Formats: sequence, C-alpha cells, structure tokens
Amino acid sequence: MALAPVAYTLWQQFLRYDPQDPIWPNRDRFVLSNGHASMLLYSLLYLAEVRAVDPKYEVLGTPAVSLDDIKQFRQINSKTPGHPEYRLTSGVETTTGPLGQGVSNSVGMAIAGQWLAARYNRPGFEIFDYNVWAICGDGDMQEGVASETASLAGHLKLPNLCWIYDNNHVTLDGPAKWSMSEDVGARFRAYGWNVLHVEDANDTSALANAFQAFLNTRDRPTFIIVNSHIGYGSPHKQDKSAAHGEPLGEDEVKLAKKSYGWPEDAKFLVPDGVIEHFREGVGKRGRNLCQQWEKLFDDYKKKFSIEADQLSRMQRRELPNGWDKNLPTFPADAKGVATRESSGKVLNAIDLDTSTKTHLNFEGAGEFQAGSYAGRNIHFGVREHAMGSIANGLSVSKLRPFTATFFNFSDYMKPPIRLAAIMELPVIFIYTHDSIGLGEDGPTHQPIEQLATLRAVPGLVVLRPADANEVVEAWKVIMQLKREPTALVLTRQAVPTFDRSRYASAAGVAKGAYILADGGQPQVILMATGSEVSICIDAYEKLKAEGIQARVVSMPSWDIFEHQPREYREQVLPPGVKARVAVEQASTFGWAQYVGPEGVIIGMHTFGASAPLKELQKKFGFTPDKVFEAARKLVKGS
Ligand SMILES: Cc1ncc(C[n+]2csc(CCOP(=O)(O)OP(=O)(O)O)c2C)c(N)n1
Ligand SMILES: [Mg+2]
Repeated sequence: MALAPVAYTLWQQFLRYDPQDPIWPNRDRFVLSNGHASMLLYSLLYLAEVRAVDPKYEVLGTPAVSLDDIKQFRQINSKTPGHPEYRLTSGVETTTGPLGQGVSNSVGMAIAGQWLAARYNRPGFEIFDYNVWAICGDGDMQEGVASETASLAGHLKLPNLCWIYDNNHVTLDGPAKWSMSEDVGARFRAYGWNVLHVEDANDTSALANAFQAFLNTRDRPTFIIVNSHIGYGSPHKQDKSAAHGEPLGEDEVKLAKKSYGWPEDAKFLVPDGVIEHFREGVGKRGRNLCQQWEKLFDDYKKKFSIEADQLSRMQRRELPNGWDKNLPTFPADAKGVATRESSGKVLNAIDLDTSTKTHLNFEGAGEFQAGSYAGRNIHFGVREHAMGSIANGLSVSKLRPFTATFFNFSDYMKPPIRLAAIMELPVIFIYTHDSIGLGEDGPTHQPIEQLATLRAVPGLVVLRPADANEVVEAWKVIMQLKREPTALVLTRQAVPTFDRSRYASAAGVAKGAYILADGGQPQVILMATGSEVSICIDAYEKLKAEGIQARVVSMPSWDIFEHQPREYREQVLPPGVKARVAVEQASTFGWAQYVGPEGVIIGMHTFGASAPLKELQKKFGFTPDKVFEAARKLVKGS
C-alpha cells in the first residue's frame, strides 16, 4: 500500500500504455519485481480497465481483472494468484515473485527495446521508443542476480530502463539493516547508472520530478531510490503480513480506512469517480499514443513491408518461410564431430533474415553494445544467472533468444529456466561440455545430476542429440516450439556421425526416442542419449557377431517421447523385452522407469575426476565392452 502513490503517479502521468490494447508492441513495460505486492498490480489493471487478451493474441472486450477477480485473490483458478503470472493475467508483463527475477527480466525487455529500435526504426518512423519501468524492493537489491543484471545494464548504458527502489528498510527477515549496510545508491552509481532520490513515497510531485528526470536521461539507466514506510505505524508483525500478499487483519483494514476518511466497514469499495479519473489519465493518454502509433505503423508497412512483416511474425512467434531450407546433412564419419560444432553450423544455417537473403553467421552478426544496439550477439561475460533472466526478458518481448554456457553451470541458471517453463517461453538454453566426457577439467566442471534435474522441470524440453544429424533434427524441433523452453545438451568431444544408410534416419528425433539399430525381434534393448549412443552401437555390433539380437534406441528427449502415443512408445520399447541396458554418463536417476526391474543402468554414481576422456571412460565403465557384457549377461544369464 505504501507503493500506491508511486504506482499511481507513474501510471497516471507517465506510463505510455493503452489499457485498450495491452499488447501494443511499443507500450511502456511495467514490471512489479516485488511480486509479493501483487495486489498493487491487480488494482492498477482493474482501475485502469485493462482489457483481456486471449492466447491467439486477440484483445477481448472483457477486463483483464474484474472486481470479482480481486475478491478471488489467491483462490483456485482466479486471475489474481499470489504472485503475478505472465500468461494467466493479461497486462502482467512477466511472472514475478522469486526476488531479483523481475528487475532482471526488465533488463532483457530494455535490451529488446533498444535492439528493435536500432533494427527497425527508420528516419521519421520511430516505431520503437518504449521505456521499461520496474518497481523493486530490498529483497531484489539483496539477490545476486539483480547485481549481475544491473552491472550489465550499466555497461550497456541502456537509456530506456528505470528501476524504482522501494527503500522501506524492511524484509521478511526483519529490518533490512540486520543484513545489509551498503550504500545501494553508491553501488548503482558505480555500475554507471543515474541515481535519484525521493525522500517520501507520498510526495507525488517529487516522484513526478524523478520520473521526468529519467525521461531526460538518455545516456544510461536510471535508479530511483524512494524512501517509504511500510504500514501505518502499527505493530511490525501486522505490517509484514500486509506486505507479503496475505490480506491485512480486520483491525488493520479499519485503521487504514479511518486514516483515509472512508467508511470503516465498507469492503471492496471503489469510490465514485476513481475509474473515470484513470480513464481520463492513463486511459486517454495511452489510447491517443497507441492510435498515433497505429497510423505511423500503417505508413511504415507501406514503405517497409519486409520489416513490417517480420515484426508481425515476431509478435506471433511465427517463423519466416523457408527458414529451414539451408539446413545441412552430415555424411557418415567414424571420427565425427563434437555436437557443439555441428550445432554451431546448423544455427548459422537457419535462415531467419529473409530481408537480406543472407545466411546469418552469428559470429559475424554484430555485437550488442552501447552505441551498436542492432547487434545480435549479447556478451554476458561470466554472468549465467543474468543471462537466463535477461533471455526471459527478451522472450516476453517476442525476440527468440538462445543462451550458451557449460552444462554444469546450468545450476547457476536454474531459477530463470524454471520461470521460462512456468511462463511457457520458447527460450533456447544451449549447454556444451555435457558430461565427464569433457575430461581434464575434472569434477567441478563435469555435470552429473544436471540432466535429471532439468528433465524434472515440467514443460522444459531437454534434448541431448547423439550425432551431427540428430543435432539438425533437434534444431528442427526446437525452432517450431512456441511455448516450451528447451535445454539443448551438447558434447565438447567429437562423436561419430552414424551411417544413416545402415542405421535409421535421424528424423526419429522428432519423436523423442527411436529405434536406431535393430536386428529383428530384439533379445535385449540398449538405450542411450548423446555421446553414449555410439558406445551402444559398438556393443550392438559385437552382440550381433555373437548371434545376439539387440536393438539400439536413441533417446535424445525423454519429454518428447513421453508425449508420443502409447502405441509408438511400446513399439520402441516393447513391454515384453525385459532385458534392457541404459547408458548415460550422468546420474542414473530416472532411468529405472525405462530399464524396468530387471534392467541395468550404466551411469554415474559419484562425481567425475580430472583425467583424459579415455581414462575416465575406462574408470567409470563407459566402454562398448562393458555394455556388451551387461547385455550378454542379461540374455544368457552369465
Ligand atoms: C528468491 C526469493 N527468496 C525469498 C522469497 C520470500 N520473500 C517474499 S517477500 C520477502 C521479503 C522481501 O523484502 P523486500 O523486498 O524488502 O519487500 P518488502 O517486505 O519491503 O515488501 C521474501 C524474503 C522470495 N519471494 N524470493
Ligand atoms: Mg523492504
């Protein structure tokens, strides 16, 4: 409630936002990073009469949040969950709640704004010039990810970004001073931000001056520190419940109403004239701005039809025609190529830019830096958490981001991966150095439990292709996803490119798992992902030479496989075949569901070790001989 004057001044006087078109591409973005104050956002959406949008991006006549929705605060199936959820409630620009994420997403939104402007604006056609406003609290300031993203935003000198810090000196933990004593403003000045102070959150003219100062500052981001006091001088415990989403106590509510001179017993009271007041303020201003923009964009469409077409496809997450026409296929090659290498080739061959008719070479696609905001490569430095959160911010802005780092450090990105899945954002998280196969860097760099962890995230598609042609097929799958994030897990070391005239086509990747090699009715099934599939192929050939009929199932994506009809799944893994061996250079967690009670899992039960790859494979049992022996034992009983 202490933030109400801040939000009111911002929405009513500054925010360029049309409640009648909440998906207007050039709208200012408003992010409530302290998501536990969700009721503030719901009240704004209700009072400003923001309209609902359906999943087909059609603006509806119904409100995004009605008074009835507000009465259903935090109840099942309501539009007003405990924390604001993107997708669920129109007008919510990103899901917030995990502190630090919202402000970090806002950096991605600001980058997207600068990139869109640099790439699509033309003289006389400033079709993108939106600002991104984020309200945040002490918790956001304490979480590391916000420091990472603030540092990067300062480096990039993003002029369209404003963070408003609710400096109320209190966190859930108690007074903020128990755990924090730095000068936050000095920290942001050191990051290169413009730092402003508002002494009293109730001083709407001081707030307006600060917001105007942000608009006048076009060479760096702005940080406004607003001093506020939680509650109304009542005992601290009751104050805190108010701040953290739980409704105020009965007495608290009465006290508050009394202090505003309202009838103390009225509930859900919206005094006469309030809605009209918002209609005259943000409503009218926003509608005018949006209509002017629509006129401008109509002219833009006539002059720059290719660009306009790209923009409207992006808004709907549609691919350009012929995006896949230059995808390579890879000839059989026993020595092979690392999947991170083949993936790089595929990525550069995906033709996303039909205007220039050139193949993108991402390495040469330009660097996104202050002064060159049209670049496609963002240098995150060593900031994985920031990278994930910023990618989510780019994705809600309808760009299609991919990120890349070592698989082991997906741990540093888990919160944004999880939020991408919750928000149903098609962010592509690329991970290389995907197993102990990375060798000498040793156990600190060798992922073990990361595959199991990511496979457990609902809605996240995890893909670990086995060879170069599976990489191509994996990209075909990924590019067509509109609502699912992906983790693409790739090797550092070379893996053989299978002879697809001898084994099955890699097109089976689209089904998540497929029969790669088969000798008729199988006596034993060997299953694996990524670099371990070739070990299974070698074992398969040895078994064949011994007269044992084996089948190799390549399983690049459990998630996709689980979505196939039962008939297909049972065709690949016939329930009658109980002799099964799974091979993966990772935690065995989860494989039991595929090998069953009689099967064998060759996986990792400890952390890895620093040694050359060959030594590690011997030490941990990832050799064709081991797989062969396990399979033979299952079939022959010894
Ligand atoms: C990453 C994360 N950790 C913990 C929480 C639980 N939590 C919710 S509100 C809150 C206190 C936040 O303090 P502050 O940002 O100062 O908000 P205020 O209490 O001032 O509204 C905490 C720790 C959370 N939402 N996110
Ligand atoms: Mg606080």
